[in-house]
Amino acid sequence: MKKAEPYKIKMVEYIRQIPREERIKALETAGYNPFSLKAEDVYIDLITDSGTGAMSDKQWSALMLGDEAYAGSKSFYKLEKVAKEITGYQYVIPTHQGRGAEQVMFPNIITKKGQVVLSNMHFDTTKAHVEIAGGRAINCICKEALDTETYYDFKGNFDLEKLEKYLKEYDKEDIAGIVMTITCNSAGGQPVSLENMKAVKKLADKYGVRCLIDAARYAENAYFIKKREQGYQNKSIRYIAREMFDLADGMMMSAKKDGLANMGGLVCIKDDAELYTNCRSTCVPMEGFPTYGGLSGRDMEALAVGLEEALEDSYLESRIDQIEYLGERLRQAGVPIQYPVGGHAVFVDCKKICPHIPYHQFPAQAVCNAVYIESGVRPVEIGSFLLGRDPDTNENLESDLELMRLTIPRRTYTYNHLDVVADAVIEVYKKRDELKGFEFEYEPKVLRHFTARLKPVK
Ligand code: P61
Repeated sequence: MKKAEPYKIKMVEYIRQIPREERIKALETAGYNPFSLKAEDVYIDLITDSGTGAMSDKQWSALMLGDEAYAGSKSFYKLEKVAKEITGYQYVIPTHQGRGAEQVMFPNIITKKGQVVLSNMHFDTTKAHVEIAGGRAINCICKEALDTETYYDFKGNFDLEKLEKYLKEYDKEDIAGIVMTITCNSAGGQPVSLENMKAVKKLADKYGVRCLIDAARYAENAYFIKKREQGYQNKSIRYIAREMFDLADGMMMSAKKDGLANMGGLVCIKDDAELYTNCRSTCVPMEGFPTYGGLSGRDMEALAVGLEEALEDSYLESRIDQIEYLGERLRQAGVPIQYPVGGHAVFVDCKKICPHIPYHQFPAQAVCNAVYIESGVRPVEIGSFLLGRDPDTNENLESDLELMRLTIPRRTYTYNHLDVVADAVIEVYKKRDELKGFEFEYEPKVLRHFTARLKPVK
């Protein structure tokens, strides 16, 4: 028997769909960049699952317990306890969000200019912080991730041969570390198997390199392991999560995802006291005193509860079911997607939809904009627009994948909303040959996709 959501709705927030003519105008004013739209002009907001989910009644009530002491807040100790229990790590530093954790960690592990960080796939803020700290980000994603059509259980896996090639090629002193991004957002929210993580750890040990986890969506990753990896069907999500964390020396987390909080981040370190002391020192000028790290006491309370809730089977089952439902509707209509769907979003393969738009005219951005005009649904581009330019040559980089991400906030939209999204994307798909590319009117130097202005190519 099909199960329904393991929660009911206690409070609602009204949304509205502005008329098509107004959507066309709003997008033009936004420089054809959905990031610059006003949220009130958006009907169903699928730009991100980051901090956009609904908190539970337990989280809302925890807010009232927030201890706003500048130093040594009770709320910090609560959060620390939960984070330690989940990770098994000794040290916990809160940060304001994921990139806060990155700006605390990377300057302390990238100790020499030009050191490389090896990952299955760096998310854009991760890559940005590696580069700001003087390092270079190298991706070692498995080849299955790039074939969107063919089913593979763990498309977030490292290509172990590629990883070892780099570990051999660079001297130990030129490698700052390995980052396992779970799930792998940029490849489509795809999970990494424990078998692959164990192999990565073995290589890390063989070459004497530090291993970190980008844990933004670690609970979703654990759920996929439970469903798909042999030997884990009867293990709890918490058990699997611990097994994953055991394979690393530390983690950075955007707690706006699997922390089920609207704001928050974490740096947790297994047992390296020196790294912890250094990160704690960096935290002070960048994020704040180490017992609040940019968060208010109430944020830490909500996060402590959210971290626990995200590990519940019933929550994860219903979370992933929504993504699968939307993915199936699109697949049945012939829309090419990254298959199977990942944990937080459906990624539509726009290279296949718009082969007539070259990468430097951003095919996935063209599809995102068309979906907004069609319906007021706001997707986000994950492709060459987001990837940016080569730091050496300043050429536009070509992304392996040109994806439109339909990112589902947690516990927020119903299946009816997902039907509206599917109908809009299918409609745009039918008109795909008419879509045109975009070029820059204004291009910022760092993380350009947030504030760039575009115009349609004539
Ligand atoms: C997202 F368009 N992700 O997926 P922060 N690691 C990983 C992430 O997914 C991540 C961060 C670190 C976002 C938000 C976002 O260009 C964009 O809490 C695997 O956002 O600082 C964030 O965590 C950073 C959307 C970020 C973007 C940057 O939607």
